[in-house]
Amino acid sequence: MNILVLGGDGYLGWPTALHLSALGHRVTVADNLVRREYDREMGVDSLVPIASIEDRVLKWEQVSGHVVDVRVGNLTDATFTYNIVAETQPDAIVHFGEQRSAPYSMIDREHAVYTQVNNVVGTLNLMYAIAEINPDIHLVKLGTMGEYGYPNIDIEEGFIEITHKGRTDVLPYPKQPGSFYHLSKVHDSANIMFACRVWGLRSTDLNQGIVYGQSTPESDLDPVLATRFDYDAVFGTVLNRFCVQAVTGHPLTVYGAGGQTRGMLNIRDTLACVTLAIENPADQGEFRVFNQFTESFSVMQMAELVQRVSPTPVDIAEGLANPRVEHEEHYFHAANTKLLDLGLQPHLLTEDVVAGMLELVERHRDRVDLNAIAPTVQWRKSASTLKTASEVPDASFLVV
Ligand code: NAD
Ligand code: USQ
Repeated sequence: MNILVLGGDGYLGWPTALHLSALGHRVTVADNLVRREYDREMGVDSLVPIASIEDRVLKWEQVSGHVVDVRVGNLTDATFTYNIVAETQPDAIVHFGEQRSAPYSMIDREHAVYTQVNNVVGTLNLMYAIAEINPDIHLVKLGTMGEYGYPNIDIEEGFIEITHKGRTDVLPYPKQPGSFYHLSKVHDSANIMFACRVWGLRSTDLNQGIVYGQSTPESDLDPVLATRFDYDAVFGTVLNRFCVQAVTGHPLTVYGAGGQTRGMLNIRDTLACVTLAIENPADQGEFRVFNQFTESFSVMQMAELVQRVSPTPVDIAEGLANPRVEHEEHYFHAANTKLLDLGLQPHLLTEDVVAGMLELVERHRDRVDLNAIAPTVQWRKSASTLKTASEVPDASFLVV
């Protein structure tokens, strides 16, 4: 198939592009490289060094013999978005190309507005490009489990049957997102569902849980092919952060009571899920939702797992105030059978997997900046002052 990977320079987009290319698909990646700008803005860097997009694709061609085409541009620029869809004529588009950090979206007004405009407008431009150029293209869109929030009932895959005053209907599952980032995903989902209904587009919304790990079969072939690994308080996700903290002797930063329970998945399963979605496309006019996670853990369970596996002693921080506004003890039971029914074989979070992550961190421990660990963004305030943010030489991408 001919596949366009949007956000193909990012943590998940790059290894997914390699994986699809290795499977023999013709792959083009598009990205405005803004993720590298956020690093400069926050004064942080990926734990694992990452090569430029030009060096990445050159190395991939040398290693695999496959060519991955690259287009650098911004999805909020409608001309760019229309041109890449028209020129590459894809069968499927995988859309990873959004600002994906909840803390980043909660820094202040500027970052909230940037996040929502970047994500919602980019996706709107893409929907219009598909509708006007080729409505047969299958849009595989990365959403998030956090769209649902944490209700005191089971979470279904996108829709729920409700009986109200004697009448029954199947309706979109209620959404209670926990950040302006998560809200942007809710807005995207509503927009795409509407486009499927009125224009007959076909789309799969992958409500993904939190991804951990950095190793994939293709990105492991050469250090130039490595994907990023974030551990800082704004972009680092919880398990990746705990592994860096364990190796560097920092107490594990469990926020609040630690009973926050989340759907989790190995980065290898992201690649597998996206591939399954592409190879089993939605029908014309169908908006389908898959919950993309393989296991669930509370934050405290993850901290205790890392503590158990670490070869060196690890403390868990006690009584760390939660910078977020979220339930710290709650019910969590979410359906995730649709991808399993398509054949997903999960890579589970075993002690060996955690040991592998700790080894990865150990190899790069000289790159860890301990100043990047403590949480800096406070949900309760409408503006948090970040030490690094004031030092930004040029964050013009934020102006919308
Ligand atoms: P990432 O920030 O590493 O990658 C996103 C990429 O999109 C970056 O390379 C960035 O430069 C690019 N991008 C952003 N805005 C763009 C724009 N306007 N035009 C062109 N390119 C743009 O993020 P990731 O962790 O790889 O996440 C990818 C997707 O998966 C996101 O949509 C995210 O919301 C979703 N997701 C991620 C996780 C996770 O744990 N990482 C979990 C659930 C869902
Ligand atoms: N947490 C801690 N300590 C830390 C970091 C996080 O206790 O040092 C807690 C948070 O309070 C939260 C949970 O761990 O309860 C998860 O936080 P996270 O930063 O790992 O994940 P989150 O902000 O939810 O965002 C990540 C990705 C996002 C994706 C989402 C999937 O950055 O792109 O959409 O996971 S989900 O959580 O299922 O919505």
